[in-house]
Amino acid sequence: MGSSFKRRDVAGMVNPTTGAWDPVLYWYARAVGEMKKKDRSASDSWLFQAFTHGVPKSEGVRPTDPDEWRQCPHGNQYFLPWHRWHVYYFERIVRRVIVKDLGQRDQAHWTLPYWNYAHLDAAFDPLLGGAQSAEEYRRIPLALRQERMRDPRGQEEGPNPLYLKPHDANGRCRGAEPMTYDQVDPAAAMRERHFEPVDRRAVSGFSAVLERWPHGNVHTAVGGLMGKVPTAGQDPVFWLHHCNIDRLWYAWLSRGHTLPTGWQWPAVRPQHAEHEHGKDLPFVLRDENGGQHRFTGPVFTFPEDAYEYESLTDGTGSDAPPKARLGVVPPVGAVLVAGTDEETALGAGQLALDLVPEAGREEAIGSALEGNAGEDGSSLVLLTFEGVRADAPPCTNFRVFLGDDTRDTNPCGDAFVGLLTFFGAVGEDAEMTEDGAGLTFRFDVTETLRDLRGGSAWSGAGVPTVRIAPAEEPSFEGVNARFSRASFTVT
Ligand SMILES: [Cu+2]
Repeated sequence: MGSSFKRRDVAGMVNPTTGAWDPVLYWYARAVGEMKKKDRSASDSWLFQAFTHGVPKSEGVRPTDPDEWRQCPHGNQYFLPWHRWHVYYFERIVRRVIVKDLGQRDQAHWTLPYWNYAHLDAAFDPLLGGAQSAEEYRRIPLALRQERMRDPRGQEEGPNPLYLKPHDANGRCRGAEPMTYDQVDPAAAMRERHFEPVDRRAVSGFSAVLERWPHGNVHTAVGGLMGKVPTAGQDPVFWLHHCNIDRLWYAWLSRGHTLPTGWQWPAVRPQHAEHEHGKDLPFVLRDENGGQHRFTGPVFTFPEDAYEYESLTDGTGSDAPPKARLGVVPPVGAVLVAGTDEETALGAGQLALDLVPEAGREEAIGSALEGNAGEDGSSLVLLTFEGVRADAPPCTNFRVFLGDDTRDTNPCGDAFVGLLTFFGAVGEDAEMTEDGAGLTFRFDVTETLRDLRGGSAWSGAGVPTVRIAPAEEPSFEGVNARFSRASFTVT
């Protein structure tokens, strides 16, 4: 039995001949316009909903601000379930505004559309550079780029509440330029077998990988309001993005994966106290009638027939993720082989880093590769970046490669490790990260180096060169993207 609420792909919701918007988009725009008129103290106002996720520092803290603002959990186990509930209640609020405030009784089954940026054309082949296909899906959805609304008959209407200025720090980083495919490909998350880290290899698990890639990558690549946690919810595309992240979670579960059991919602939400009123507060969300729903009991309880997705297969990954795996938990007994403690700035050009080996460990990476990675007791080679952060949204994620073939910047090639992203560590956001220092990216590069050794990029002796290049041209002033430390360790 399916649900009578079906969430559909936003692609194709603008008629290419007439320019007409699908009623789903049209009534979303009208409802956003209506919600923007409401006072921020009303729980069905645009700002109340955006502020429930995060509040920019520039807003200050007013005594009348509700306790339930600034809730969004990032970097922990509540990321996916909390955002599922938040999107769900937001959708119900929008539906009520459409049906009641705007009087559209025929929209009683209205649902949020999802932004299916990783859709693949049938002809797609990442190894043949097919990443150039399906560009339209990787653009900000058309209706959100148009300055005026179009009704379902194709008539032009007033200013479009879904529109934000392109190339503007308070709008978005991009106009119609598509994001590169590697930034939006969920393949690295979809191949994870567990929801959370479970073994000594300290591989992150589905939730943590998905949160960075594509979730954080898309936030960073859209930039502007979306580039920072406290403002992200104010971009109408935020809700379409999180709808897709939620869909990817369902897609992963539909492939036989399971969720941890026994997890409970916390009585006090983590990471909150110093950023709010100093009170101990639980997670709580408002429904369409303003009723408060406090989160208690099992974390993964969710009404099964609340909604369904048009597709759980389309745009769910290329099946060609890089060999390197992302891990967040430091593995036990990792030994430093080489590192740099100098802060390293990331900019428009490619950067080649030769990490200085520790005395006597010059060949430790080569020796580690002689082991049998993948089986317990084997050696791993890890490449770690700490203190990854920026002062303003960089509007691009940065690709990491290994080896000294500087011409090889192919994100589908053997030298590609993964991406550094910044969402959650931009300006004041960085305070929310561990030690307030920025994000940590720990890549298991054992298999990547096994493939490279003996080739032109790395002989297999000494410490391989680390290369970092932006996936797209960085933009905006005062970005100052950087990391504080990079290192190779072996276990
Ligand atoms: Cu997000």
